[in-house]
Formats: sequence, C-alpha cells, structure tokens
Amino acid sequence: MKIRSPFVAVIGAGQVGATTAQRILEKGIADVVLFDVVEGMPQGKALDLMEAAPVEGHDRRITGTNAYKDIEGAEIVVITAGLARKPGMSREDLLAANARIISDVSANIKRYAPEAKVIVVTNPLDIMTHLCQKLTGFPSQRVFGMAGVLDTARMRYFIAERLACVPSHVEAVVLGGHGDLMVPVSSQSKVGFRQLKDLIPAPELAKIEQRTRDGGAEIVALLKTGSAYYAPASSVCEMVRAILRDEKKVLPVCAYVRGEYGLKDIYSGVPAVLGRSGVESVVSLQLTDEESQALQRSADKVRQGVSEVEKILANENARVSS
Ligand code: TXD
Repeated sequence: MKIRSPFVAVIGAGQVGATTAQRILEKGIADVVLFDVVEGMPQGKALDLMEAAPVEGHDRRITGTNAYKDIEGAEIVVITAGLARKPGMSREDLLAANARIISDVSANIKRYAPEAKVIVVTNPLDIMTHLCQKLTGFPSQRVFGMAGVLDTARMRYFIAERLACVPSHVEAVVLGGHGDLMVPVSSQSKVGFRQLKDLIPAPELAKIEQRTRDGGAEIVALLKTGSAYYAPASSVCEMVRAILRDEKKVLPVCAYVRGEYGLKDIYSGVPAVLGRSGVESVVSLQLTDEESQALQRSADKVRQGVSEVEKILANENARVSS
C-alpha cells in the first residue's frame, strides 16, 4: 500500500523508533516510513504493525525500508538511530559512535528530505541536535530535539504519584540539557492552578527534582539491557502531532536559542511554540535566580560537549584524508 502525505519518516527502527511509529499510527496521526540499516528488521516491524491495524481499528499505513530514497517527501524526520552506552564504553566512545551515525543520517536527510522538519532523539541529545543542524545546514527552526517533553512527563508523573492525582492534571517544566544538569523548574509547576510549593514540602520537592534528573538512569538500572522507550515514544509523538496539526502548542523542546534566557547560539531545552514550520518561537518564562544559574551551567556543559565532538570529528576527518 502506498504511503500518503503528509508522512513521518522514523530513522532507526529500534525500541524508541518502532514504538514511536506504533503510537503515530495507532493515534491516527500520520502514515510512517520506518528506516533502519539492519536488513529485514524495519520491514518485519512495519508488517507486524500493519497486521495490528484491523484490530486497532486505524487506517494509517507504514512501510519498512533500508533505502533512504523512501524518505523522500517526509514532512517530519525523527532520528532515533544510535547506540546506547554499553559496559566498558566511555562517554567519548559513545559520543564518537553516535556522531558518526548522525553524520551519515544527516547527509541522507539533506539529500532526500531537504524540506523536512527534523526531531533528533539520539543521545547525547543536545550535542547530536547541534551536529545535525550543522551537517544538514537546515534553518535551526527545522532542526530540534526531544528531551524536555520526556523529562517533564517524568516529573509530572512523580508529582501525581505523590499527590495521588491524575498525571495529566499536573503542569511541570524541565529546561536545560538532557543530562545530569537538567533544570526542573518547580517555580512554574502547578496542579489545578495551585503552586507546587504550596502542595509539597520543599525537601520532598527536592527529591522529586532529583528523581527527575535520574529518570533515565532509573529505567536503565531496571531494564539492564537498554533504556526507556514507551515514554520517549509518547513524547516524540506529542511533538509530531503539534507540528502536523499546526497546534502552536508550547512544549519544552531542545531548540536553538539566540539570547533567550541569557543563552546564545546553543541548543538548550526551552519552552517553544511548535507548529507547521517547526519551532515557531521560544517562550520566555520568569525563572528564579537559582533556576537561571542552573540553566547557564547546563548550557555550559552542552557547549563543552559540542566542542568535544567537533574535535573528534575533525581528528577523524584528518586521519581519513592523510
Ligand atoms: O529523551 C531522549 N532524547 C532519549 C534518547 C530517550 C530515550 C532514548 N534515547 C536515545 O535514543 C538512546 O540513548 C539512543 O541513542 C537512541 C535510540 O534508543 P533505542 O532504545 O531505540 O536504541 P535501539 O533499540 O538500540 O535502536 C537504535 C536503532 C537500531 O535498530 C540500529 O540498527 C539503528 O538504530 N541504527 C541505525 N539506523 C540508521 N542508520 C544508522 N547509521 C544506524 N546505526 C544504528
């Protein structure tokens, strides 16, 4: 069956990629092209997902492929291709391996889907998003990353668990890089118009903030063989829907900042309006001094990672050409 436009291309048919495809289809949001370098795997997963369609009752379509030309015409490309850190692997090894993958994927997106919006998911997220924008040369409005929706969803769930309320009733904000220095913004978090600080004592709130920062590691420690994918897939799907339906929804996005929050020329998790053209604007929130300083520290760490990855790639290029 032919894929219909507008469609979403998902690069990497692993845990996050395949689950994202499933959510997009089963929520009726768009058709999907699922790409992976492993032969047969995206085709097998796509067929399995199509065979669920009669039971799930949706009429969306998915096709699996190992050929980049099939992403031609994609409205959105989601990049989930990459490795997760394995025992014995340094952070630098992971950085280098995923940078190589993102370089290959970016070149193919540039060639086959030059008009697409790109949502980067691969870790280390902020650095890979930066790299993808540089390598595609797309306007930064069209290249951004998913992390904040996930980090915020985790915080919302932990708050809901503590208050025994429905998680979707909790409004929370997590900004900054997707790492140990992410910034849960409790001053902007609310439940039913009430400030969080009036509902949860400060020491408990601090624990929830720390659990949010450690949210990814908590799942890795339990799963042992991989990292989270259900909540990450839900989070990507929410961004995809906001874009395709031109919702102008404000979501925490890894977006390029040009002075907002005192951050310049760097990708950072910030609240942004998502619509059909991608990141349509960055929303400025009033932060406490402590939150602002934490955001600066987080951005500094991303900056450090970006220069590290640029050095690694420059060394590799020099080695190849010598
Ligand atoms: O919040 C976030 N941004 C994150 C990020 C939340 C969860 C996961 N996060 C990161 O996403 C994670 O650290 C990884 O870097 C990616 C993908 O995680 P996933 O759990 O889906 O990893 P898998 O299951 O190993 O899938 C990766 C797939 C796998 O099928 C490989 O064959 C494929 O990527 N792969 C490639 N596809 C295309 N092109 C190339 N070059 C390639 N190399 C590997």
